[in-house]
Amino acid sequence: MDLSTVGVIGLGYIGLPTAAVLASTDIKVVGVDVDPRTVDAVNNGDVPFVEPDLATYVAGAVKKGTLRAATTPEPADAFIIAVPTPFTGNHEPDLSYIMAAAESVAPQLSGGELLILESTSPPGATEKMARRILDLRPDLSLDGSDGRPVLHFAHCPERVLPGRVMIELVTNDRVVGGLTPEAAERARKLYATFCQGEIVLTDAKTAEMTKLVENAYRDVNIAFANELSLIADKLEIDVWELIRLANHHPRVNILQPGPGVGGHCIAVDPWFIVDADPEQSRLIRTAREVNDGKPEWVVEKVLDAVRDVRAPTIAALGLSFKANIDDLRESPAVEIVDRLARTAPDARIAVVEPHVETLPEQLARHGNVELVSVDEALKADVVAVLVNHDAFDDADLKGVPGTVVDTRGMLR
Ligand code: SAJ
Repeated sequence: MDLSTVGVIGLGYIGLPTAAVLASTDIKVVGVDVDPRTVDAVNNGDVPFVEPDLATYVAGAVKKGTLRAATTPEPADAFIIAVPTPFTGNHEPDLSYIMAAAESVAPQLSGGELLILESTSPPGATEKMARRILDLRPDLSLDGSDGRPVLHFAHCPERVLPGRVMIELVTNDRVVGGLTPEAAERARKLYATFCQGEIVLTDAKTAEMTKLVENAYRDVNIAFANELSLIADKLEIDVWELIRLANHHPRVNILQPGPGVGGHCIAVDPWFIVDADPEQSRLIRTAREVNDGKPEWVVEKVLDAVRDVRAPTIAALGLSFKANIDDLRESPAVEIVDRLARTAPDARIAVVEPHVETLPEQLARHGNVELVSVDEALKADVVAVLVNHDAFDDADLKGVPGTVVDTRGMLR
């Protein structure tokens, strides 16, 4: 089995790091993206987003000639598809990016290729993708029937943590699910070129579900912490102390409450399980609702604090979806500031986000939101701590004249 050339479809937060790591092992990688700006950036040895060490990998591989980018796929021994799987308005998985990627790869196949779906997917998606490709290429097959050349399909979900992607790509264990055992075995060989963790084989549907379950597990546990934060607030108990004390028990490990759950994974993936079995996913659905309800609760708390102040100044510390990153996608902090700007148009909203230079469009369009320094923000009538960035560690929250609404437990 030859695996000397690999096409990576989708050069986003997972595809580009994967392409760069593969290229560092001397495999020839062609990264494909529909956005010509991404393709140009990579071909110039640049990265279109911030992730520690990624720039070094990309620049090195492009210079060495093992990594190149293009807007359309080219023939290769294996393809890794790492495109987004958002959900629709009804929380149903949207497989259109996966299907578009499959359609773009189909004409490049000649039989014998390995096709790996890495995108987080609902159970059955790898099989659907295979069916679409085989519909377009009836001269190829899954099992070699009628003497037609075989295609090997597998699902291998990524599980890397933003901010630690280049390390976790190499050190995390990988779950590889094949549509056939042979496909799983081939995919194992590809990942073994760079993955030092254990590579565990299963079938495609179980691999798809494994990824969803990991993120739903975390979502449910964060929801428990978020629910506790509401109860503790009502009972006038410090939730951070409560959790710290309960976690002294040897078998209790409660996670941390926050302003809500952000990012493009944990707030999305559990819905794919709910969609697959709505009747029995009661806990998973409720956890999503609890976490999605938290930003609104924070907004109420903030507005309550300035109910009697005319034209108040409201400060928000942090916009990213978690600490020490610049990723504002699906961030509860952005949602909170957006809601505040709309609900209190006479307020001035002073935002501090050390990891960005400009406000996202969603906030810039409001006339009453601006980026300020920490010192400026701490003078506000109410200070909402939305992200626990290290950069806020030295902020004197205890000394502020206004009220502090602390969603991250920094006021201690
Ligand atoms: N959060 C809390 N309290 C906590 C932990 C997290 O409120 O105690 C919030 C964060 O502030 C953030 C959100 O949850 O808004 C998600 O952050 P995270 O650090 O839990 O996870 P992500 O989204 O950065 O990455 C997750 C990881 N999944 C798991 O830990 C099970 C990562 O390993 C996955 O690769 C990634 O999702 C993904 O791509 O699916």
